Amino acid sequence: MSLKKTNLSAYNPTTIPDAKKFIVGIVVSEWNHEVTSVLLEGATSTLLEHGVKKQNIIIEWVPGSFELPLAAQLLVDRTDVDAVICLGCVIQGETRHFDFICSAVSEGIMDVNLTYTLPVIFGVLTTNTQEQALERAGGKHGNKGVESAVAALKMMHLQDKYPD
Ligand code: DLZ
Repeated sequence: MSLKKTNLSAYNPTTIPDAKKFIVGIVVSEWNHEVTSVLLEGATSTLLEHGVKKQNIIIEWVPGSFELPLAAQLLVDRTDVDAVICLGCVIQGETRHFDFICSAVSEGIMDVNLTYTLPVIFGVLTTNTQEQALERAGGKHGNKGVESAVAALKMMHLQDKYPD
């Protein structure tokens, strides 16, 4: 059986236990808002569907994807979140900004995961074109926000299995 996912929104909901006790942070980038707002919608609706209470979803907007790791760390460090979902969209341009932002964000997010032993989810699209990004923000390839919420739900349950 191939493990390659053809649609980012496709998952088996029965594999996810109820999540009503969890508090989830979402940090989301203002850059490429037309894309990131759809990722946010996909992530929040998926969390709500699995029992996370609306008042237990903390949403913070940041200027760009580069700022996501610090915002995630602020939530992990200063609130009671069980996981943070980082949502952004970096689109290849004419300069090397793309490479610097992508590597800084992915390494920064991994750092927060491992420093705090808490799930911090990489929900950042890194694409060559805006069209490719839109295809993954509610388009033909599904919604990266849904996939990110599912990853957060699974990781919070894993974390729960191994308390301090
Ligand atoms: C500057 C910049 C550029 C060129 N492109 C993007 C992008 O495609 N996606 C994104 O989320 N942010 C971009 N930014 C902004 C940076 O992430 C950051 O907000 C600024 O460099 C300020 O630190």
